[in-house]
Amino acid sequence: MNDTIRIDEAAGSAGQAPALTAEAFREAVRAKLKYAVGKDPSRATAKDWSMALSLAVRDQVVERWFESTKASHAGQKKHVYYLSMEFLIGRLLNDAVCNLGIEAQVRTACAELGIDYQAQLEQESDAALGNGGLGRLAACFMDSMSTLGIPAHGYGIRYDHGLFRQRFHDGWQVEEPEDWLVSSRAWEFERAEMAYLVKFGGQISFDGHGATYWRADETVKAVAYDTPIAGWKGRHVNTLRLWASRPVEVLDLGRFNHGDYMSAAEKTIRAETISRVLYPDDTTAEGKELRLKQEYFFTSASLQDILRRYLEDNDDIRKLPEQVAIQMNDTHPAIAVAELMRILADDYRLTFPEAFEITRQCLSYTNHTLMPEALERWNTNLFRKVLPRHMQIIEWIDYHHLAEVQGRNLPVSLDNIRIIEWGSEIKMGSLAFVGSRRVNGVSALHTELMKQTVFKDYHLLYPDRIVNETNGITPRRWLYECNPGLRALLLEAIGDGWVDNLEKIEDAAKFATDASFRDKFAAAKQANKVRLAAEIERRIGLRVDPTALFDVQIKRMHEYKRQLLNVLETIALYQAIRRGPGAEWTPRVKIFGGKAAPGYQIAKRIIKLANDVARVVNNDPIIGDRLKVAVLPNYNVSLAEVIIPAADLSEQISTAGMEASGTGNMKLALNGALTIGTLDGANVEIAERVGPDNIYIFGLTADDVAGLRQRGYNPNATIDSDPTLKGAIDAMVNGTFSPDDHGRFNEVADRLWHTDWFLVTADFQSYFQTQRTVDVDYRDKTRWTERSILNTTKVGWFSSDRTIRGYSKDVWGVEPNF
Ligand code: Z2T
Repeated sequence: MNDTIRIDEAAGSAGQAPALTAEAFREAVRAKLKYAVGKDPSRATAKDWSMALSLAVRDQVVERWFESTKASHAGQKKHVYYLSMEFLIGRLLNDAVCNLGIEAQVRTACAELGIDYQAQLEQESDAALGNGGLGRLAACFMDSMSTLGIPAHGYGIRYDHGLFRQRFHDGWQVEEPEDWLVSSRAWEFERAEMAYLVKFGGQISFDGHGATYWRADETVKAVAYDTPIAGWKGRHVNTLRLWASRPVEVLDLGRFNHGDYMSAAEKTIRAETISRVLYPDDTTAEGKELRLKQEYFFTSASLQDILRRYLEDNDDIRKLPEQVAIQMNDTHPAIAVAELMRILADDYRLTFPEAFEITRQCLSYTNHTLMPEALERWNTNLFRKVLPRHMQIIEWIDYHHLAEVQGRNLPVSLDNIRIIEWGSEIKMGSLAFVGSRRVNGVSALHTELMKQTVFKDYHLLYPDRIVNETNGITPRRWLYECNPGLRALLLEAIGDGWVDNLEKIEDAAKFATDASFRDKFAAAKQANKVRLAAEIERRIGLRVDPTALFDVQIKRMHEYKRQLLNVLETIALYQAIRRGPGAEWTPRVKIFGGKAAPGYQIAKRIIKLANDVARVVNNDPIIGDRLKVAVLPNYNVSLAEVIIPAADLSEQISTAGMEASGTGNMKLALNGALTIGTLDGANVEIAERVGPDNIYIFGLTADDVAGLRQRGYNPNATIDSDPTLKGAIDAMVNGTFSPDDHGRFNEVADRLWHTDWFLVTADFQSYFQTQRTVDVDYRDKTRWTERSILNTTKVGWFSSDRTIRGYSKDVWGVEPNF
């Protein structure tokens, strides 16, 4: 019966479903409020309405979800599984409404019910189950896989608490627990019956006849929570399946009956701790036992689920690679290499060589950073304690891999390709590489550096394994939804083909010289800036001039991203304005947003510095509107959706060679901001597409950086020879910004004087000069708008749809349906 349904037919029939009317939808919301929320309209709070609204929209998604699930079973096509520790999806209501194309009906229904649609959207809390770029990329990929009609599941962890909320106390970052589940449960379905056991620790024994037993000393249950992810026009809906950790037994009745109430609950707490909280580290590895358990927990549950689904329609486990492509988002799920082998060998009784071959054909690995402190390593004693069987399997892989290589007589050093180093540390990048069919980097430059540095010897051994898949962003969330003004203008000018084929946006490039289009484009930007100005005032009480240049740096706080370079330039500009307030200044608002990992002391001090500089600059009557500094707390996806459409200038100023790709750079350019940046990550590819006149590139290249570091950089001479730079650093330590504590930034300044590993001082002059060119250029509004339009229209290639087509072809071997 089902086997007669083809995917495109199923999609077609979903498309033919009777269109939703505003009246029908209004009544659906009323019914949800009454029967699902249990409230009378006269008593309903804003949260109740928002829940009712979300549930009514969710029904619309579910209609298409079942069609997609049936079609992908019937289609017998290869299925993609995206394993990621993080999914930074943000809010879902408007995303679902826009993707389903029911915005008009929903808005009408809301108006008739007397509720404000925009206010409803803001009731939803962000699903902040990620740190930054890596987690947001996974979310964009989910959107694109649905849009392209690729049967796929995302697999991750349903953290009770996502990334901490950031507050500023006296300018210092304070972390507060995040509690998204209180208000955004509308989108998920608990699948209590979809549960798998996951084991930890204990002993391994062999029966002498080939069978292996793993007697664990702890077992927990992974329970599935499903969220449907609708693609453009609701053509296809995939599932994001997140695992929550639960005890196998709800209660230790024995202890309870002995009156030992607390310890009766102990196992529950122990089990539930695994999915309690997201580790807040972006690009640093935290060799902690709980983190290892999290990684294994979700990887094991996901693989069990993948095999269960495969065996529903297939009987030969050896043909798994024909139906299954599993992507490891960084090394966090790299234990999949050993876990899939374990299942195939211990449960299905394949030999290790057979199991390894199948594993290697199913798995692929994406690397997101080359920074040594971010490359995961596990202490072998800890690892053996938590995963004794996996330790044996990894030892087998390491031994056999080295033995094979020794026979090949290539100029590689065995020490560089060992998975287990010095017998004491497991290098997860090496395990992932050896166990993968394809390994990819996330921008052209990053992939090249992978081949030259971290994976040099592996690349010699397996020259076809490393491929590049430059990151991308979904144009639905990052233009269509967050920038309604620009959306309307584009729809009017070139239709809606760009929404799921973003390269078509280039059709609007010809309007860059059309005065009427330019005016409308500038007006849309201006309206977005007014909206952001209001948000800045609401959040931090600072009034900014919405006609000033909005200069934006939004990303995690990290030394390599060099917010410090931006702050030093702010100080230098402040000093210059004070020296000559009568000169012709281009009014500028510096906008910062970003969280620091709680244990990252220097990054937190740089936040304090930015806040101290902001306080002094913003209150200096000589400065007025010539310069304002807005440091916005709790930067997250929802705030990004307000900042990005309002930006004029996008700061992408990392030390060259250190930012694997960046994706904020793409979002900002797509929304018409001009980039000031180094030739790092995807900036290189953005520059190629927008052309040198429409981007501000400055500073050292990745080659320069490597050379300078090799020769040994001495910041002293640079600082001494540049009075602007020296003046800024001196102000940092003489109490100008910290009158209450002159020594507060001594350590920050000392690092600049003595090592300056991230070469802030080396790039300062070039950066400062480039900013002055920006000042002059921004005064020519017509020309600036023209270049802004060229940014929007020339970056269509950075759609995550294009990225996913690349993975489909080069990595997974699947064919998109749309
Ligand atoms: C992360 O967001 C990124 C890399 C990581 O390495 C970890 C995290 Cl949480 C382990 C970022 C990169 O820094 C950024 O350049 C890139 O654009 C993003 O991943 C997506 O690839």
